[in-house]
Amino acid sequence: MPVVSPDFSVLSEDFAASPYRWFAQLRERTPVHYEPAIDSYFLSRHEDVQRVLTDHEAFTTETLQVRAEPVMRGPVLAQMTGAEHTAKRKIVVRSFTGGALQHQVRAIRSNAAELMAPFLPRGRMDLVNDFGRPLAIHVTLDVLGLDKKDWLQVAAWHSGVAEFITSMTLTPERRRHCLDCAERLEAYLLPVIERRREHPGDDLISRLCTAEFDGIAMSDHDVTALIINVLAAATEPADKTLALLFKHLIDHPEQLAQVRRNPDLLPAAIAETLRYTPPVQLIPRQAEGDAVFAGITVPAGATVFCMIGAANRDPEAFTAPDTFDIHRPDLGTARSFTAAAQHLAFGTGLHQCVGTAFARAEIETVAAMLLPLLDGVRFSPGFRYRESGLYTRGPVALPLDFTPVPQGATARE
Ligand code: 2IO
Repeated sequence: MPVVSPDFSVLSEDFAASPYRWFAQLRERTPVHYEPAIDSYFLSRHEDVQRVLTDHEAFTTETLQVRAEPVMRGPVLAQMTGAEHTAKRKIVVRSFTGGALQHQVRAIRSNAAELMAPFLPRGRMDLVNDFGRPLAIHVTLDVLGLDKKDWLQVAAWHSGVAEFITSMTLTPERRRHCLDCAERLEAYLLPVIERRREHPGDDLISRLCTAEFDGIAMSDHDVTALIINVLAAATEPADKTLALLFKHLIDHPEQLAQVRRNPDLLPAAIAETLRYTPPVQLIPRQAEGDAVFAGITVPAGATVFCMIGAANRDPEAFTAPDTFDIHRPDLGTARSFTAAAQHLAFGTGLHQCVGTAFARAEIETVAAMLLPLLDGVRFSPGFRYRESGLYTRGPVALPLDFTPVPQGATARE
């Protein structure tokens, strides 16, 4: 076990290489870890993280003005409060639940079938780079009703936007690059928004353009920001979650066999993956006034980062937290994708992820398709597992070998 010394930094290479090795000490010894280089406080206890995310008066989302708004080109949902937040959140939630979700699941299936097809006869596929990343973008473009022929371009702009949001330190050059991506993306979206206002279709952009709740409607600025918000939120964590699910199942063959035999266990396997290795590791907030945690004062105005990975492995919240166990009784799978979730992978409180049901449906649908196809699935020979990312985190690659599937043997959607 490494020791958290006074000069320990979450910005260090040691931490980046393997944050999970440090979480126990952070929770026990420095539950409020101050990081001078970025003047921010890192909270690692489940109880403290939960408090920050649910006490909306004491901890605001104002920090998103600098972390997100420059690349979102306007305010995102999480920045809003009161009646405006309630109304606009309803518009977005409606697009990710019920009938709209059913429709999206069909699109997820056909995108997945198309993107996995070339790799099946080869018996080898990198679940992150060959499949997960392209899939995440394709699915998001379908949800938004954007042209999939532009997917590589949109993916490149998305990378710049995501880099801006998830970087702890950005050089002026990288900052310029990220802002440039966002400006180009905005310029690409504005004419689309204009057309959808005149000729609305069945897609999320059209809904955003036309929906109204209690007399509150979306401006072009709102729509742009929400499109970029959805683009980032639906794309960035998706390939990571899928790859992490397969990584953990392959590492635990008996649980993989159980899920194969009984796909009804998939929601539990996904929820446990989200607890054990949440793809979004940090959620920022701003302290409205002085706040005390474990006897340590966080001053008014300070930026506070909730460490979701650390909170999800707090022994005060979960028994044997460092064990991956899809049967753990304290996960409460039924509520794992609701506001009552005990794991904090979707955040909690008023701003809890609006895409929760969508995320579950996406990963569940794709995993249910892959599992019967990837017979004898294992890591490719010579593969060394590596994760990257401090804010969002996932496998750099996940090359898998499996029994080749003869061409045409899979049911196409
Ligand atoms: C810009 C990290 C991609 C969200 C933010 C306000 C986005 C917001 C999140 C997640 C994932 C991102 N925050 N989804 O943490 O919408």
